[in-house]
Amino acid sequence: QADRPKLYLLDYGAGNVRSLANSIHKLGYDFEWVKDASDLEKAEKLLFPGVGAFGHAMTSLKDTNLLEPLRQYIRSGKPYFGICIGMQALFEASDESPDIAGLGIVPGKISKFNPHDPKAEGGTGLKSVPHMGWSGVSRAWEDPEGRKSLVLDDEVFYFVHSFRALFRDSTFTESPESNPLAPYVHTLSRYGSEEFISTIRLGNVFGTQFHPEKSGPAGLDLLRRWLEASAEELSGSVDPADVSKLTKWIYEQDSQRRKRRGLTKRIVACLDVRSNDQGDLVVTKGDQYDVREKADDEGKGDVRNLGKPVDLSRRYYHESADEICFLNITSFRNSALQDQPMLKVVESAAETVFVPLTVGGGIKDTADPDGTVHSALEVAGAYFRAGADKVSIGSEAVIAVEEMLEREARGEKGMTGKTGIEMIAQGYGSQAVVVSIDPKRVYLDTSDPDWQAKVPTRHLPCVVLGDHATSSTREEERGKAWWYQCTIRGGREVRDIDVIQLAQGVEKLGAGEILLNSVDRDGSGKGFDLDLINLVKKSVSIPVVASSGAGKVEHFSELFRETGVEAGLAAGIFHRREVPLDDVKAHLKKENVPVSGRSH
Ligand code: 1PR
Repeated sequence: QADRPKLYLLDYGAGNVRSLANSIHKLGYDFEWVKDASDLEKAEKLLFPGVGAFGHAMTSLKDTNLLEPLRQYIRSGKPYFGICIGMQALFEASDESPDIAGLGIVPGKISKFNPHDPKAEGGTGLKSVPHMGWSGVSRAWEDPEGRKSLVLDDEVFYFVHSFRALFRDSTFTESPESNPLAPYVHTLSRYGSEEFISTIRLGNVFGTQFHPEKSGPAGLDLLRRWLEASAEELSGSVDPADVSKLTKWIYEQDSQRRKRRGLTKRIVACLDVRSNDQGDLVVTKGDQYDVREKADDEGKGDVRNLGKPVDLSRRYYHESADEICFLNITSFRNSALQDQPMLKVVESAAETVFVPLTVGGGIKDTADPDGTVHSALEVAGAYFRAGADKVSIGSEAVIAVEEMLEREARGEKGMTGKTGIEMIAQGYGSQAVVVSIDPKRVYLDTSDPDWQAKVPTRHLPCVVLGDHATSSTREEERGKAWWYQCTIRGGREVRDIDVIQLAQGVEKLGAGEILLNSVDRDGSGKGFDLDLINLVKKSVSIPVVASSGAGKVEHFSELFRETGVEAGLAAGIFHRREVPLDDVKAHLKKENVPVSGRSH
């Protein structure tokens, strides 16, 4: 280590930087955290893993007196690697925080993805924002000096962002033949009809919009290439006379880039975690949320034990899961944050699992035995520091939306800024807040002429499926009518709120993704509830992860063919090795569904 350049990491406490630290250690490198400006003078290589929002990043740098020293570091020519916001911060400004200036190293401005997109899937003309998942990248131009690319063309990486840098930035329309961004554009990627900059590189400056520390082996390889490269290899400049040549090159390669992979469909492995009767933390799996074996003579079956949480998460990482989700399914029994065993699970998993981790269950205000109260924001923060990328909120989300609707019905302002969803989205970004929904079908007696009037909702007419249900409705359900009622406490308590009211309500509060379960299909192996999934997907513009009921590989192709969801989740078939995760990916590839296709 002694002769290696001194590596520093810049963290301003906005999210999960543990994964990056773990990746660097995994690659056999040491680093120091930047504590003050003097560290930036000592640093010989610098990594800035920006998480959260642009404005928060810039003000945090300013408040800690690091803004100017950081600019000086970058201008000194020493290697800099910015990740996500760490890349966006290099630009002059961002629409995310219009009044706050960026570092101004790279010309141009960051702006938001346009959800209105003729190329959006499902024919709705709307694509989900944030852009979340694995996507390909395409090299913008070949280095005239023959320097090796840091990013390889055929790899896919994990992105999660709502704002992006465009090469065809309107700022530069006056000089389209000589775009000042051209020398910086290392790779471009596509989301719907929009092409955005996925990596920038000029001289010592390198930045990725995606998260290499969450991109499995491809991300680790990229980090290794940057860590191994000498300062000389990471330097170089472009002759200003070449800018128009590079601009032309980038335009000419447009049709080649279109052939490359865009956003792929994600396959998520879910681990329902709880302690069994012996007190061991185990991965369990229910049928319609009942996780116990059939009752014995004493009337109570054992909690099903399908393995250890960390071991299983490692297995799924190696089987190329795109994401892993841990759900603490007994959270309603109020475990104190100070001895929350899920924190340890996440910490251990994050040491060797380099794909996004979601943690759900118990993300709410909690109290320690000594009475110390922790807000949902603090609980979420503890999970992010442990290595989680997203938290998933269940029961509390239902309560928050019910209360919001009640306030709105009274003519008051619905949003208070005080719910867990709002506070976590504000502090860590919407992309870090998932809402897990547990709906149940409620069948209606259509022989009663007044059946439609009897649908029980307090707030709005709820959605009733039936004869007009989609083609996916199974034969035995034709002619029936039902609505989807939300539940809390792991399906134990039904609430007087419909799934669409909940989905739209949590989007309004700031959730960045929906994890859509089905109490009826859970553990059934009958396939996903496509009616439910289409209903929810069409009513929100944030990504939806479809869950519950997967029993064979064809259920995943059916899911992606018949709905526009971004991800499919399964538990039982993976745990019991009935259907390996790799087989799901291979099947989807055969069916021309874009998937990440990593292998380890
Ligand atoms: O309410 O914020 O504390 O969150 C509790 C979380 O725990 C929620 O996300 C809720 O869905 C989950 N949960 C609570 N009880 C259970 C249970 O099973 N008894 N599990 C439970 C939810 C559904 C999925 C499952 C899929 C796929 N289980 O997690 O993984 O249905 O299964 P399959 O592929 O085998 O069909 P809060």
